[in-house]
Amino acid sequence: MSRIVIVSNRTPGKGPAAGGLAVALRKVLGNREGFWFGWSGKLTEQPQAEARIEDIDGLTVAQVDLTREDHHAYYAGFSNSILWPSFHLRLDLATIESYWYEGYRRVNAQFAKALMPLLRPDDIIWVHDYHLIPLASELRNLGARNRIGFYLHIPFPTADALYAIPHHAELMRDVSRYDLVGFQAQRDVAAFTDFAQHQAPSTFGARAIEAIDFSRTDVAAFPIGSDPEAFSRLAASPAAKKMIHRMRRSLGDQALILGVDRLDYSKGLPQRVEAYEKLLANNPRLRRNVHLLQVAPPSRDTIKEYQETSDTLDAICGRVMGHFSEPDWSPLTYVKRAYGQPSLAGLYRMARVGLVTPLRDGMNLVAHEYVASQDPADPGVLVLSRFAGAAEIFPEALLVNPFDTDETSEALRMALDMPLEERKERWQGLMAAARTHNVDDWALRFLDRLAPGTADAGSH
Ligand code: ADQ
Repeated sequence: MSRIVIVSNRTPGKGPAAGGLAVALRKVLGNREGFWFGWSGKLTEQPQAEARIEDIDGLTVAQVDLTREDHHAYYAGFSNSILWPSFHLRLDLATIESYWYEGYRRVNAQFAKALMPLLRPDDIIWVHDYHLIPLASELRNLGARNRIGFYLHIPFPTADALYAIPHHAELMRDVSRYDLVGFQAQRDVAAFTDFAQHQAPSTFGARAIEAIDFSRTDVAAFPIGSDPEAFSRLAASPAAKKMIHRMRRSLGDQALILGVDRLDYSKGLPQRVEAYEKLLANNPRLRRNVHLLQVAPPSRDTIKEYQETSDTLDAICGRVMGHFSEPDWSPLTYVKRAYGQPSLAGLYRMARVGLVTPLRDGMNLVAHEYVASQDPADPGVLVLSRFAGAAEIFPEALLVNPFDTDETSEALRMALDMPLEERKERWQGLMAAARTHNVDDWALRFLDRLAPGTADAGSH
């Protein structure tokens, strides 16, 4: 039976895994032989040629350290200051430094070199995300003939955003060296197919196009999900109840509107608070009866654009508080701290509205977690951006254009006024979709398409 090798930028650390993805992939590796490969999280003086193999909480992990310079160019540079903003259609926030690409390739080559000696010929390799687009090329150049799959957790860009990325032709050639490329949504498959079939000839010219042959690359959407049963259980757990009790004591019977995000410009946080500001301005009856809690811990905060987003959000929250607060009432709470899953599940469950309004998002797992945490007898309402991959599987949400703060504000009003029967009806549809698209099945579907007949051995 073939082994599964998972490759991602960071290997999972010790202790309880934070995200559903790490838990699901651990489960895959718990049922199968294999290991997880990636960066250790450590920075060194000298590039490291060999991986260290360790057992971390029962999981075999092979990891390499990176030099500070390489890590900066590869991670904060090319991955998160060029690829991330471009793939999220924020070319205005991209910064281009040509030496970053060299670092990006160097790290991918280092990963391939360290991984290659660990591979058996029939290992199935699953590479995750935009940090590692060139990995299959680098492995193939070293002679790997394994089945190699790539999963992009973020959206695939439109062709013109792709052209703004330095070395996009090489990157697309790298994509063509995978056996399977998985995207979050049909929208991404369509953008990729459009690029592969129609856009490339006029851009690269006839000769270059002969060089990019996508005919051996299978492409499909594999919408990721959460572990809805686990969230549903957590939301009814003592830890969640404690959080709910604490919140109720402070809020009384005010309706809670909840946002939970990494502090990232793709999440549409300033627009979201502006929509809430309009809600209060246009509906005086709601003042004192509603409260927005936004949880947004800093992320990638060495990057200037992230600091600026944080400053903008501080300013908007301050403005709304200054304008609407009373000595004994405040319209919003903004917390720059992460919470554990039990507390989050409690917050999700007590929130009358889950406000998930990214400007663009691969999937958005907060939407899934919010749905799974609801009380079936009295569920809340999901207000969801049309530009999250989640919009494709959650048509029963109130879908909004997050750039249109009037529309979002009106959706908030509708959500707050929605009768119980309609809330239940919509939630049942949402919960059915969250169950269908759970994270365990997602991993199995991807692996089964990459290596048919091998994925579910021993998994259920
Ligand atoms: P992210 O951009 O990180 O992920 P998302 O899917 O919403 O976005 O969330 C990831 C996880 O982080 C969720 O499980 C959530 O609970 C947790 N989280 C977020 N904010 C938190 C907070 N304040 N406190 C505690 N936990 C918090 C990328 C892509 C997404 C895609 C995922 C998975 O950008 O589009 O859905 O990968 O593929």
